[in-house]
Amino acid sequence: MPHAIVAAVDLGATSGRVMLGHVGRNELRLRSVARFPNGPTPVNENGRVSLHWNISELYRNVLAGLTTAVAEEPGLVSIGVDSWAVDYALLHQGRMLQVPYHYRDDRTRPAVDTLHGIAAPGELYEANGLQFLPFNSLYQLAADQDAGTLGLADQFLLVPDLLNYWLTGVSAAERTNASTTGLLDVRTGDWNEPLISRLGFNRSLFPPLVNAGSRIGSLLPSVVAELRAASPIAVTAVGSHDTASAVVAVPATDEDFAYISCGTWGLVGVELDGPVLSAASRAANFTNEGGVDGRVRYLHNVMGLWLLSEAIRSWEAEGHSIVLADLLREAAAVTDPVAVFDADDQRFLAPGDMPTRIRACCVENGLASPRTKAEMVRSILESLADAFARGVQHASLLSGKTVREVHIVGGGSQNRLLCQLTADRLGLPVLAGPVEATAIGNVLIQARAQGLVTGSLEELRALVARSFVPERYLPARSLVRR
Ligand code: LRH
Repeated sequence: MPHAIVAAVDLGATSGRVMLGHVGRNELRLRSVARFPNGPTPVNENGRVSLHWNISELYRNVLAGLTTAVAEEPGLVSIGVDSWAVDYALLHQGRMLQVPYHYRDDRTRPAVDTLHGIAAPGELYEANGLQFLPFNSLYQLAADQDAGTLGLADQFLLVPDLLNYWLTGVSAAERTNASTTGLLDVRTGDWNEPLISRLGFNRSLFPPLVNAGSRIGSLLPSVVAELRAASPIAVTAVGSHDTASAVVAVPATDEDFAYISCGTWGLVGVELDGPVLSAASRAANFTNEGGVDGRVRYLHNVMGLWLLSEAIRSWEAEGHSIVLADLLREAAAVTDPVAVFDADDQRFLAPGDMPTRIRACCVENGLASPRTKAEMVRSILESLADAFARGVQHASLLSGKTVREVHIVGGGSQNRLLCQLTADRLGLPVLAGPVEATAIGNVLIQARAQGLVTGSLEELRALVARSFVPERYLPARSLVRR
């Protein structure tokens, strides 16, 4: 049976990895060859702390990881890159003009109002189908326009498109990620030229769109030499928005499923054939992002494990040494009721002291503030589970799609307490795993492009379900509130 080896470059907000995928018609195996940290770098900008991605360090780690991948598997046939959405580089004649901003940077605040003065939120939703997030690329572009940097640029490249450009010399905008800019027409999936020009952006900034599965190009000779590869390797467009790749790898065998892609963020929703653009959908802040194979990822962003990781970072900064497994065990043993706060509150977006912000949120809403670290963690997980359950219920109600089971994929699928609490609050089975869904989705789309697996997303998902059997959490009936 033919079998191919491809490499997935999968960049998350807190870590990146290069993984090798071995794929055949009945085979799907993944092996990690490199892992490296990622995160915001705070920089002084005229007295304001601005947050950036250390993109050259990330790329250096990607090259080192790919060098290891080539050394271990000289027969590697393809490379695919995915990352978090919305963030980008501006270039002039191929030269990067500024270090890409991190979406948690708050520079878009004034730009949001300016932009909404040109196109009202309701009109934008009708055009792009996106939930309002202050960091959607269109607001960032408006901020760059106010700062004067946009006027210097002749090219806009989202992070995976930038890496593909550095690897191959080819500029392209992969559609799933481009859908998070706010500048695609939600109905056609093409750049919305009237909207782009109305917002005062130059249409020529935006490269041609490509679909996941298409070939972007081959490694540049300089990159071939850097990786010590024997010959140029193909670079394939995958669902380059990490969430799009994760949704490809949901091991669903029943079509009535919802998903929660849980890492730094919890992306909660369903897969649809077409967008939902109703007023109720906009009021619930649900997004219609582009999926692989033209599907729609109808979902809502919940803060996710960021609440927990940022709380731990605060405690560590105060000198406490934290062992996550111990903390989770203590949180599971908490028996007193804890505060269930709104995990969607925008005050949690920026980096900083999370426990203090959570306590303030509880006080403002008449909730008892968590007293101990264990209570704080339990409160975070209960609040996330509550937001997940509401997200699934809204997705189902607003789209009319029946949901009989819920898949949690990504790092959060390892958090047993979170999975159980989510099942309890939903009154539905939760199927947890795979942890590396994003890399698996990335690998599968490359493998299909190479002709080593064929078929629809459903067939790919069946292969995932056979290869990575999810763990099943059944709801504790007494807690079901529906
Ligand atoms: C998750 C994610 C999410 C976006 C956010 C910026 O990594 O891509 O889908 O909303 O990061």
